[in-house]
Amino acid sequence: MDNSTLSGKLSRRRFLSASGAIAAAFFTAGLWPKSALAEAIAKALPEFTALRAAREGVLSAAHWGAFEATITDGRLIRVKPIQDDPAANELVQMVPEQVHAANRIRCPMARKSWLEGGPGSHTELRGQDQWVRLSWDKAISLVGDEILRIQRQHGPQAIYAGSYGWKSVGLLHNCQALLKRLMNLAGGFLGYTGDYSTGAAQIIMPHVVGSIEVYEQQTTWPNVIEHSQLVVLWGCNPLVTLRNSWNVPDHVGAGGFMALKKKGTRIICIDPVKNESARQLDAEWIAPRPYTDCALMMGLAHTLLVEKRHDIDFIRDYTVGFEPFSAYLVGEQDGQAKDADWAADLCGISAAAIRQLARDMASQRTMIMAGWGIQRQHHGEQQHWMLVTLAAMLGQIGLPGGGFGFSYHYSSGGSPRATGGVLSGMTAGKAPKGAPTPIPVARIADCLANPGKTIAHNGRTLTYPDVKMVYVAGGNTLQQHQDINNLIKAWQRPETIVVNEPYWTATARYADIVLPATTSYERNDLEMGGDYSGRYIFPMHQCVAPQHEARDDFAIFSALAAHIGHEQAFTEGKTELEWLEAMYEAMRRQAAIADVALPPFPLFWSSNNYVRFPLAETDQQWVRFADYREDPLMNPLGTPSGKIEITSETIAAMGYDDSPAHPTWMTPHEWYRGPEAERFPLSLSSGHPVNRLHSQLDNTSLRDNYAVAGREAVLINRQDAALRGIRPGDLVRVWNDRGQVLVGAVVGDDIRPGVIRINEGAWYGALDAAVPGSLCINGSVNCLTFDIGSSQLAQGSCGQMAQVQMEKYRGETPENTAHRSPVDDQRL
Ligand SMILES: Nc1nc2c(c(=O)[nH]1)N[C@H]1C(S)=C(S)[C@@H](COP(=O)(O)OP(=O)(O)OC[C@H]3O[C@@H](n4cnc5c(=O)[nH]c(N)nc54)[C@H](O)[C@@H]3O)O[C@H]1N2
Ligand SMILES: Nc1nc2c(c(=O)[nH]1)N[C@H]1C(S)=C(S)[C@@H](COP(=O)(O)OP(=O)(O)OC[C@H]3O[C@@H](n4cnc5c(=O)[nH]c(N)nc54)[C@H](O)[C@@H]3O)O[C@H]1N2
Ligand SMILES: [Mo]
Repeated sequence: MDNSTLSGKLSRRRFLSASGAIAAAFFTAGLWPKSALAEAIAKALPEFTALRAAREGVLSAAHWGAFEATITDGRLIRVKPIQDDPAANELVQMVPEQVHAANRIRCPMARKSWLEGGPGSHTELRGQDQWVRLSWDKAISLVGDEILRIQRQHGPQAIYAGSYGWKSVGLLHNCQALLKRLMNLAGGFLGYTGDYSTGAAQIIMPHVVGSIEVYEQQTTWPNVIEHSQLVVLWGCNPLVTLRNSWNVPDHVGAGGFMALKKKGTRIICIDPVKNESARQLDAEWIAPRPYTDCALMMGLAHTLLVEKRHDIDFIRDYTVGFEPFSAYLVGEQDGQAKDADWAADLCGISAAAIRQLARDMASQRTMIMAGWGIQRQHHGEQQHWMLVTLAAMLGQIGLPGGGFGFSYHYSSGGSPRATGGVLSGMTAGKAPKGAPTPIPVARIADCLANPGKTIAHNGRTLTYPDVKMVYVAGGNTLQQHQDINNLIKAWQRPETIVVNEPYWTATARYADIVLPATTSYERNDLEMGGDYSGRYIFPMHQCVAPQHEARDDFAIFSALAAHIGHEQAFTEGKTELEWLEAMYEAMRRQAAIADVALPPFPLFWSSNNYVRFPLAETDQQWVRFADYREDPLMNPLGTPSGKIEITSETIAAMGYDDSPAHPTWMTPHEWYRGPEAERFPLSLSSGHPVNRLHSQLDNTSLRDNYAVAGREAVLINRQDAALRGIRPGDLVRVWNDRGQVLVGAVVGDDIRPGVIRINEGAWYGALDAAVPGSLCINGSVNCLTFDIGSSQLAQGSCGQMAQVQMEKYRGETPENTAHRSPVDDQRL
């Protein structure tokens, strides 16, 4: 044990002996002002918290950071990011607007035809029908009775309660877990597997490296900063995507990237868009044609192979199945070498540049950091498989600062792990026997529209059940899913759709019953900070009372549980604060085992402060796959061979024509060379938005930072704009055979010609909801994307791609009503 670890241990021990003093302080807690109490804790336990008690206001947290809220006359008027946040951004400033948004759903409501005609009545009127106000009692009994009816008449597979989405942070008021908990008590439900984020990569990676990779800890930042000489951002825009986290962000990743820049580490960004990160990091920009990355990677691999720059020892000792792959690379079977010239022709990067990049990668300590846009595509599995193969050929996997990382851009992968306890939250409870087999998440529209249809998925076959009821809480289906017009058609099949939502999102508008949910700032909760570091425990103190008639999801689902006779099992007889105390105390016991003393819950809760766990020196230099490299026999990977599988017998045995045995270039469903390109010559790229989390915050004033002509922006290359007479600020119509959107033009050189960029997440709003395929007046990109699975293997989402055409919009300018309440709230 080195000195630093030892002293870390000693000082952590000291907390333990200090905890007696804390207990004494606790008894006088009621008499002390909060800041004084926190100071007392700070003195007694010097490393226990960030030690800056919230002086301004109430401490709470969100996907965009922890903050102190100022409340005046029952209104949340201002927030200040906590001092510990190294890279707070403007998203957090929108918290007051979230609470007091004009388009909050104010009371429970039902769609008129559903209420009058019963379940299944005029489902084609979803999105257009009138709304009728309900009392909470009436709403709970309608929804509760409907759950019972569907269970009795059709069984659990007829209720889709997957409810995918980003909800809000908070481990107790986790609306998705609560929904599932209710449905498990009611007899079961149809759920989902996978996610929209990494649908393709998370299925292929276990076959290749034995873990999903996309959510695994990465070689830590201090190690990367010290050792990496070349960092390749492959379809990766970290300075944007690190603004949010699934838990509360520690924002460590942004600092890591800035440190690389400061050190002068060479950074190359491979992306059809010169994205925000490339610009802020002064990275070199390589702009391939979209959806052709697999070919580009093969050009690199071929160069390594023929120039004998690949690491033969690493391939021999740590991988299986290189030979069939290299035979494919040189074109033994098909007569086509996948060399740099072949790749150049497909991806539009010169062969010389491809060869040079291969040499540069091989001659320096190279870390390939890939984002997920490249796998949110048709055949998206191949990209990440091919990246691992490329990294294996470079032979730096498991070395400091080398190899690949698929989560540096997400929730601060690579943020060193702290020592402490982990909070576990509300659970879905036990699934009843014979619970339905879940569907791949991005097949939802296909499932709703085609009961009885059979699909392949990762070696199994699956038959879609006949879904009669959909329940959404904490997701925005009509924003997340591809081909919205197709979804809206499929959405007409279920008899009943219930949505818990704070706002009148498109999903809420297309429901039969909406139940107004509180925002996380209207209730008490707990959340971890730092998805990978586990470094913080944040109290989420209620800032303001529930707005209008909104109720917490916990209260809504408890009431439904009571209605169907399972209240005790649902709540376990505990109140909100009792749940929080139990969660905290379980975490505190773990922390104690790790030698970190924490105060008891009442003291923690009343101190208005948060926990920051200590970091040990050894945590800072963790290297992914180092143990495997050190001893592959003792530390095998979780693959059938225990090694990196460049050829997978398992995948080969599935026999899918769209998922061959080794990484393979296959033409995408739509691309610039397909027959569709004649009418739709532009390749769409749909990244994640800078100033939103998907659709969240689109109804705030941050919109003013990015909306153009009042709509979502479209980034257009100067040449493509000139060709169509489009000028900056113009309204533009973008369309294909699936749909059309109205967007505002941003014209420039930060995008490859032939490519346009519209970010996901603009709220869907039809010009005329009665007309299928009507123009979306706010620019929701999913009106344009297609809805097929990435392959039979993963069935992931292909949200990142589509061929489209555009023109300067010359029609009458429609008002943008996408963020407006569909009811006259003044008359309620
Ligand atoms: N074309 C295209 N489509 C994409 C993507 C893409 O790149 N391109 N990305 C995909 C990806 S990776 C993802 S993760 C999805 C994201 O899709 P979603 O997760 O559906 O997007 P959000 O906008 O975060 O939706 C969360 C919803 O939950 C609501 N909510 C928040 N807190 C609460 C709460 O406490 N209770 C209740 N009841 N509701 C709450 C919010 O108001 C919001 O409407 O989109 C996917 N869609
Ligand atoms: N600010 C903000 N942060 C977020 C989110 C958000 O909505 N807003 N969402 C969160 C979630 S749920 C997720 S899943 C992650 C998403 O993380 P990612 O999936 O990595 O993010 P994207 O923006 O979809 O894609 C990253 C980059 O890939 C590029 N790209 C797209 N197609 C291609 C291609 O064919 N070739 C190449 N070389 N590059 C391509 C895009 O131009 C983009 O710059 O972000 C998380 N963080
Ligand atoms: Mo995601």
